[in-house]
Amino acid sequence: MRLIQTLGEFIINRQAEYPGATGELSALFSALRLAAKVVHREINKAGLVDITGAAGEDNVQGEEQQKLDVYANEKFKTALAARGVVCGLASEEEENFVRFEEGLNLKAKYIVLIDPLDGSSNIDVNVSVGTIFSIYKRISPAGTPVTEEDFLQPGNKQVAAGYIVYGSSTMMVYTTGNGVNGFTYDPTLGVFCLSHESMQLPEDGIIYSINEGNYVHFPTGVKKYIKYCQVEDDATRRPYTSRYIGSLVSDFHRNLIKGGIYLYPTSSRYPNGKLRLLYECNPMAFLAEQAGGKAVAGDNKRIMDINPTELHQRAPFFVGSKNMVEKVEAFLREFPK
Ligand code: P6P
Repeated sequence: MRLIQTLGEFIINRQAEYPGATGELSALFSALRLAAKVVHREINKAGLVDITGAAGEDNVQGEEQQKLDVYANEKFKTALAARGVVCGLASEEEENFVRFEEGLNLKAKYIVLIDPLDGSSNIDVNVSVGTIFSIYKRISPAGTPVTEEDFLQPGNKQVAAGYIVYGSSTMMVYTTGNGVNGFTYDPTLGVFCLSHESMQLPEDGIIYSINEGNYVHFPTGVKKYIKYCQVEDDATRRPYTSRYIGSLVSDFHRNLIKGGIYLYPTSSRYPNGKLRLLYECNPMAFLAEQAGGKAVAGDNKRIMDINPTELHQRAPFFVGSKNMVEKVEAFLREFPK
């Protein structure tokens, strides 16, 4: 029987990698773990309890809030505020960032950005959804209230990032800049167990994930890439397979394991792209790069080098297998309009 290593044990064992680690990041992950278990429980019985369906309000994106969105946001916010290691939070479900000023929080050094339940439109049809998180060190002085500047840091300053995918099993996948590791939740034991150590994104893949319903509005380079994916060519294993779940975490997770590319370009409805830079693109980009992949907003535009100007700003997003992302960049370079 293989020795089970829980997420908690893994973090403690790896703490030695961080000289001067004071255990605050470990405590932060403990809060994420707790909230993930609670959200897992609610999602798994959503069909039974009247908390699916719209909450009757719109979030800052103008998207109808699903009740589980609101529930998940509250659970992660409460759990993160309770440990005294986070001084502020920004969330897709919150118009402004939230200051944590109780007790030790004001002196805490970490801030968290989160999409508490990404892909929530899939909840009512029982398709997997996810939580995405991104962790930075504050830049404003400890002991003072966080400022917007703390949240508007480029992705290359992330301390850690990851996601929880609530699928056929619930998994947490994260990086602290030393590779990517995946943990599968065992609800009978109530623990996340190491199941995917040192995850590597295959350099090539045969899966492309994009909402082709927006095809007519895509930039020419993207249209050319889609047609490239569909052409018969045995030498490059084309035509590729189109797989699009409509849930970034799920599409990303499959491509991380099997190889592939996820694309959300600009379109008429989303002239700057749909995905949010701070709590969707940056954390997924950190994971992709740490697993040997690539993440860009366009040709030679590394996602993690973008200097944010707004909390909820959007960006075009191309992420996944390195060679596939570079092929898209080549088409965008050749057809810049
Ligand atoms: P569309 C979910 O709302 C999300 O942010 C991602 O999880 C997903 O990949 C994308 O939007 C789906 O968007 O326009 O294809 O429905």
